[in-house]
This record gives sequence, structure tokens and C-alpha cells, in this order.
Amino acid sequence: MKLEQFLVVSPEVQQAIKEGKPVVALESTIISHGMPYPKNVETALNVEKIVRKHGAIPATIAIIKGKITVGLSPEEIEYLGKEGLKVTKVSRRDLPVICALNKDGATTVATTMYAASLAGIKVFATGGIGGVHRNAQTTMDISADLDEFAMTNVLVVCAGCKSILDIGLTLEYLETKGVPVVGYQTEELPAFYTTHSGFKVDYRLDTASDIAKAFDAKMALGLHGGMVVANPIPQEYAMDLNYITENIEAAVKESVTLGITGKETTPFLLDKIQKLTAGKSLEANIQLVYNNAFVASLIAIELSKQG
Ligand code: PSU
Ligand code: MN
Repeated sequence: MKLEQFLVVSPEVQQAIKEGKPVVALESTIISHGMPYPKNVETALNVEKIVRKHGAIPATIAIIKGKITVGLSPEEIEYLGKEGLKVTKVSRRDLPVICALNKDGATTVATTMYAASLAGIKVFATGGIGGVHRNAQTTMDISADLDEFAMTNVLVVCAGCKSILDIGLTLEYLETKGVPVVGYQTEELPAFYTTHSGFKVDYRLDTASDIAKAFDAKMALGLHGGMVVANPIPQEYAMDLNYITENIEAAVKESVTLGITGKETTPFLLDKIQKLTAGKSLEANIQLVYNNAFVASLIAIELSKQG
């Protein structure tokens, strides 16, 4: 077996990579497991528009019939969105079986990073990354996203991580793995729905150009692995800290009561929070993803200039 048999890159994305044009990778678990239909499809298509508007080429990634597909068509995005939870959520450990058996899969941050790097894409925009779950001391539930950051050379723009996770432990883990956490125009790590988390980023960088330079330096130094760029939700869309905290606590409590574990945990919590906040959290989620697509485009453009 050869890699080529499992990897399909759309002609547009292939051409852009060949010519050194800026490309922004986008994930698909957020489409099938992170948001309800049809908002998920609408958001995914808008994210692609935003990337184009700012001068980069979007490459939404998923597994289609066993092929890691980099640069989905609008029809494929619609299909994944409509299928929703029926599509397998594919993180690193799931990839071999899903590919070998020609199945469909939605890619998490970990597998989207991996696919992006196979295709030669350096920048990826998402909503929030996975991390160390609360009570990981006993459950050992640590997202494979974090180890991917240790191994795969892709820069990921996100809005931090949700406080469904233990944010402090997530930062400790990233430090151990040598992954820089950079704040875009912020000293504080954002916590997805809010700009506030109570934790500091490692470095505040204020321009896409400085971020691109730091990532280039990481590569030049032979320091394998990615970089987290934390981009706060725009203030006008940020949620009230007490309100969202209460709802996150309730969602986490319910997941424990129901005995939800493993890969079901994150989608369960995302869905529960959306229901508890009557869709308000969904609107914030959509807006922060748009903002991340914008900043990722700026960084991709800077990286393409530096060659
Ligand atoms: N966090 C979010 N929204 C998401 C996810 C995480 O706020 O959609 C998704 C991402 O695809 C991420 C995955 O990579 O969940 C992490 O899942 P797990 O914790 O099972 O590794
Ligand atoms: Mn997990």
C-alpha cells in the first residue's frame, strides 16, 4: 500500500501549494459533531468564503470513502453536515481502519493537522482544540490533539479551548511537549466563548508577520511539531463569563452522571451546552470560527511571502 492511494488533494489546492500560494486547512469534526444541521454547513461554507475574501485558498479536510480528502467540494461539505453524528469522528488512532475499509470520517484537529502536513499545508483554522479533560488524573482522557501538536508541523489558529477542559493542565501538557502557545494580540489565553480564562499565553504576538516568523524559526531550528495561536472571540460576540460557566458546569456534571466517556465526551458536552444556552453559544461559536479563519488567512499569507 502507498500513501497516494489514501490521499486526494483537490486540483485547486494542489495548484496553490505548488505555486506557494497561501492555503488554510479547515477541519470537519466541527461540521459533523460540533454544530447542528444546517448551521454547520452554512458555517463551513462561510468560513471558506472568508478565507478566499482575505486572499488565501481554503482546504476543508475529511475522509471520503477511505480517502483523506484535502479540499472538499460544497456537495461533500453538505453531505458531512447532513449525516452529522452518523459520520465517524476520526482522530489519529481511527485513521488506519477508516481508510482501509473505505469509510467516511470527520477529521478532528489531530487528523486535520496530519492530513494538512501530508498535503504540504502549514496553517489551519478551527474553533477550539481538544485538551486535558477535567479529572484526567483518574480518567486519563487527554485529547490526541495535544500529542499531534508535539509531532506535526502545522500552525493552528483557535479561540483557546473550552473550560469543559482543565485549561491549566492543558497548558502544562503543551509545555511538556514543547508546543508554544501564542496569543494573537492578547496576553491572556482565551477560553473559547470568553476572552477570559485566568491563564496567560506563553507569548503575546501582535502581528501575523511576527507569528509567521516565529513558526518559520521553529521549523528552521528543526523543532518538530505545531504551534497554538490563540485568537480571542471578538468582544461583541463574547458571552457572559458567569452565564457560560454555569452552563458548562451543568453539562460536565450531566456527562459524569450519564457515564459519558472517551470520544463521545467532547461532542456530548458541545451539544449539551448549545441546548442549555438555547443556541446562544452556537452563535458565539460561529463568530469565533469566522474570526479564526480571518487571522489564519493573514498568517498563511505572511508564511507564503517568506517562502
Ligand atoms: N472543541 C470544540 N469544538 C469542537 C471540538 C473540540 O470546541 O468541534 C472537536 C475538534 O475536532 C477537536 C475534537 O479536535 O473535538 C477533540 O475531540 P477529543 O477531545 O475526543 O480528542
Ligand atoms: Mn478523549
